[in-house]
Amino acid sequence: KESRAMKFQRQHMDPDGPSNNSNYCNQMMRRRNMTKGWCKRVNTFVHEPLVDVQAICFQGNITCKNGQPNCHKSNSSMKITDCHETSGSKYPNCDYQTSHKERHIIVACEGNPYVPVHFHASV
Ligand code: PAX
Repeated sequence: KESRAMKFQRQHMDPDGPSNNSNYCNQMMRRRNMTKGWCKRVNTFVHEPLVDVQAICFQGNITCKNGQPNCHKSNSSMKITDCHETSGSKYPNCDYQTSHKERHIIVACEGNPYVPVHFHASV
Protein backbone atom coordinates (compact mmCIF):
# COMPACT_ATOMS: atom_id res chain seq x y z
CA LYS A 1 0.00 0.00 0.00
CA GLU A 2 1.14 3.56 -0.75
CA SER A 3 2.40 5.27 2.42
CA ARG A 4 1.34 8.84 3.30
CA ALA A 5 4.91 9.96 2.55
CA MET A 6 4.84 8.34 -0.90
CA LYS A 7 1.39 9.83 -1.57
CA PHE A 8 2.77 13.30 -0.77
CA GLN A 9 5.59 12.75 -3.27
CA ARG A 10 3.21 11.52 -5.97
CA GLN A 11 0.80 14.43 -5.51
CA HIS A 12 3.16 17.30 -4.75
CA MET A 13 6.76 16.68 -5.91
CA ASP A 14 8.01 17.60 -9.39
CA PRO A 15 11.63 18.66 -8.78
CA ASP A 16 12.57 18.67 -12.48
CA GLY A 17 9.49 20.60 -13.60
CA PRO A 18 7.67 22.50 -14.70
CA SER A 19 7.66 21.96 -18.39
CA ASN A 20 6.86 25.49 -19.54
CA ASN A 21 3.37 25.06 -20.96
CA SER A 22 -0.14 26.07 -19.97
CA ASN A 23 -1.26 22.44 -20.20
CA TYR A 24 1.06 21.47 -17.31
CA CYS A 25 -1.72 20.91 -14.78
CA ASN A 26 -4.01 19.02 -17.16
CA GLN A 27 -1.15 16.64 -17.94
CA MET A 28 0.29 16.32 -14.44
CA MET A 29 -3.03 15.95 -12.57
CA ARG A 30 -3.86 13.03 -14.87
CA ARG A 31 -0.35 11.52 -14.89
CA ARG A 32 -0.18 11.59 -11.05
CA ASN A 33 -3.60 9.91 -10.70
CA MET A 34 -5.58 12.83 -9.26
CA THR A 35 -8.33 12.61 -11.87
CA LYS A 36 -9.50 9.07 -11.08
CA GLY A 37 -13.00 8.81 -9.59
CA TRP A 38 -13.26 12.61 -9.31
CA CYS A 39 -11.29 15.72 -10.22
CA LYS A 40 -9.16 16.89 -7.26
CA ARG A 41 -10.11 20.58 -6.94
CA VAL A 42 -6.80 22.16 -5.90
CA ASN A 43 -3.28 20.75 -5.96
CA THR A 44 0.19 22.24 -5.73
CA PHE A 45 3.37 20.84 -7.29
CA VAL A 46 6.74 21.84 -5.82
CA HIS A 47 9.74 22.29 -8.12
CA GLU A 48 12.59 21.93 -5.63
CA PRO A 49 14.80 18.98 -4.64
CA LEU A 50 13.07 16.42 -2.40
CA VAL A 51 15.67 16.91 0.37
CA ASP A 52 14.88 20.64 0.48
CA VAL A 53 11.15 19.94 0.87
CA GLN A 54 11.78 17.24 3.51
CA ALA A 55 13.94 19.77 5.42
CA ILE A 56 10.84 21.99 5.94
CA CYS A 57 9.74 19.49 8.64
CA PHE A 58 12.57 20.94 10.77
CA GLN A 59 11.78 24.60 9.98
CA GLY A 60 9.26 27.09 11.43
CA ASN A 61 6.73 25.12 13.48
CA ILE A 62 3.16 26.44 13.29
CA THR A 63 -0.32 25.26 14.23
CA CYS A 64 -2.31 23.85 11.30
CA LYS A 65 -5.81 25.10 10.45
CA ASN A 66 -7.27 21.94 12.02
CA GLY A 67 -5.48 22.67 15.32
CA GLN A 68 -2.82 19.96 14.86
CA PRO A 69 0.67 21.11 15.89
CA ASN A 70 2.59 19.45 13.01
CA CYS A 71 2.66 22.19 10.35
CA HIS A 72 5.92 23.76 9.20
CA LYS A 73 6.61 26.82 7.03
CA SER A 74 9.60 26.86 4.69
CA ASN A 75 12.37 29.34 5.53
CA SER A 76 12.79 30.20 1.85
CA SER A 77 10.36 30.73 -0.97
CA MET A 78 10.06 27.83 -3.38
CA LYS A 79 9.11 27.37 -7.01
CA ILE A 80 5.59 25.94 -7.14
CA THR A 81 2.72 25.42 -9.57
CA ASP A 82 -0.87 25.73 -8.35
CA CYS A 83 -3.48 23.72 -10.23
CA HIS A 84 -7.09 24.90 -9.84
CA GLU A 85 -10.02 23.10 -11.42
CA THR A 86 -11.76 25.43 -13.90
CA SER A 87 -15.47 26.25 -13.70
CA GLY A 88 -16.02 24.40 -16.97
CA SER A 89 -14.31 21.21 -15.79
CA LYS A 90 -16.58 18.15 -15.73
CA TYR A 91 -15.42 14.70 -14.63
CA PRO A 92 -14.05 12.66 -16.38
CA ASN A 93 -12.73 15.62 -18.43
CA CYS A 94 -10.94 17.31 -15.55
CA ASP A 95 -9.66 20.75 -16.60
CA TYR A 96 -7.19 22.90 -14.67
CA GLN A 97 -5.77 26.39 -14.64
CA THR A 98 -1.96 26.40 -14.30
CA SER A 99 -0.24 29.13 -12.20
CA HIS A 100 3.51 29.15 -11.65
CA LYS A 101 4.58 31.01 -8.48
CA GLU A 102 7.33 31.48 -5.90
CA ARG A 103 5.99 31.21 -2.36
CA HIS A 104 6.84 29.98 1.10
CA ILE A 105 5.02 26.70 1.59
CA ILE A 106 3.44 25.09 4.65
CA VAL A 107 3.40 21.30 4.95
CA ALA A 108 2.28 18.90 7.69
CA CYS A 109 4.79 16.23 8.72
CA GLU A 110 4.44 12.86 10.42
CA GLY A 111 6.28 9.71 11.36
CA ASN A 112 9.79 8.50 11.98
CA PRO A 113 11.52 9.67 9.85
CA TYR A 114 9.50 12.89 10.22
CA VAL A 115 8.52 13.71 6.61
CA PRO A 116 5.87 15.73 4.69
CA VAL A 117 2.46 14.03 4.36
CA HIS A 118 0.08 16.94 3.63
CA PHE A 119 0.36 20.17 1.63
CA HIS A 120 -1.23 22.83 3.80
CA ALA A 121 -0.86 26.18 1.99
CA SER A 122 1.44 28.60 0.18
CA VAL A 123 1.99 32.08 1.59
P1 PAX B 1 -4.68 15.36 2.43
O1 PAX B 1 -5.61 14.21 2.30
O2 PAX B 1 -5.23 16.69 2.87
O3 PAX B 1 -3.48 15.00 3.46
P2 PAX B 1 -3.21 16.61 0.27
O4 PAX B 1 -2.37 17.38 1.22
O5 PAX B 1 -2.54 16.00 -0.89
O6 PAX B 1 -3.94 15.43 1.01
P3 PAX B 1 -4.72 10.19 4.71
O7 PAX B 1 -4.37 8.92 5.39
O8 PAX B 1 -4.21 10.28 3.29
O9 PAX B 1 -6.16 10.58 4.82
N1 PAX B 1 -2.28 14.77 7.79
C1 PAX B 1 -2.85 15.97 7.88
N2 PAX B 1 -3.83 16.56 7.18
C2 PAX B 1 -4.18 17.84 7.55
N3 PAX B 1 -3.58 18.54 8.58
C3 PAX B 1 -2.60 17.95 9.29
N4 PAX B 1 -2.02 18.64 10.28
C4 PAX B 1 -2.21 16.64 8.94
N5 PAX B 1 -1.27 15.82 9.47
C5 PAX B 1 -1.34 14.69 8.76
C6 PAX B 1 -2.69 13.85 3.28
C7 PAX B 1 -2.57 13.09 4.59
O10 PAX B 1 -1.96 13.94 5.59
C8 PAX B 1 -2.60 13.68 6.84
C9 PAX B 1 -4.06 13.55 6.42
O11 PAX B 1 -4.79 12.93 7.45
C10 PAX B 1 -3.94 12.68 5.17
O12 PAX B 1 -3.88 11.31 5.51
O13 PAX B 1 -6.64 20.59 1.34
C11 PAX B 1 -7.23 19.63 0.50
C12 PAX B 1 -6.19 19.10 -0.45
O14 PAX B 1 -5.79 20.16 -1.34
C13 PAX B 1 -4.38 20.31 -1.32
C14 PAX B 1 -3.94 19.78 0.00
C15 PAX B 1 -4.91 18.65 0.26
O15 PAX B 1 -4.42 17.46 -0.35
P4 PAX B 1 -7.42 21.24 2.56
O16 PAX B 1 -8.46 22.05 1.94
O17 PAX B 1 -7.96 20.08 3.35
O18 PAX B 1 -6.37 22.04 3.28
N6 PAX B 1 -3.95 21.71 -1.47
C16 PAX B 1 -4.59 22.71 -0.82
C17 PAX B 1 -2.85 21.99 -2.28
O19 PAX B 1 -2.22 21.07 -2.85
N7 PAX B 1 -2.46 23.28 -2.44
C18 PAX B 1 -3.09 24.32 -1.80
O20 PAX B 1 -2.67 25.50 -1.98
C19 PAX B 1 -4.19 24.01 -0.95
C20 PAX B 1 -4.89 25.11 -0.23
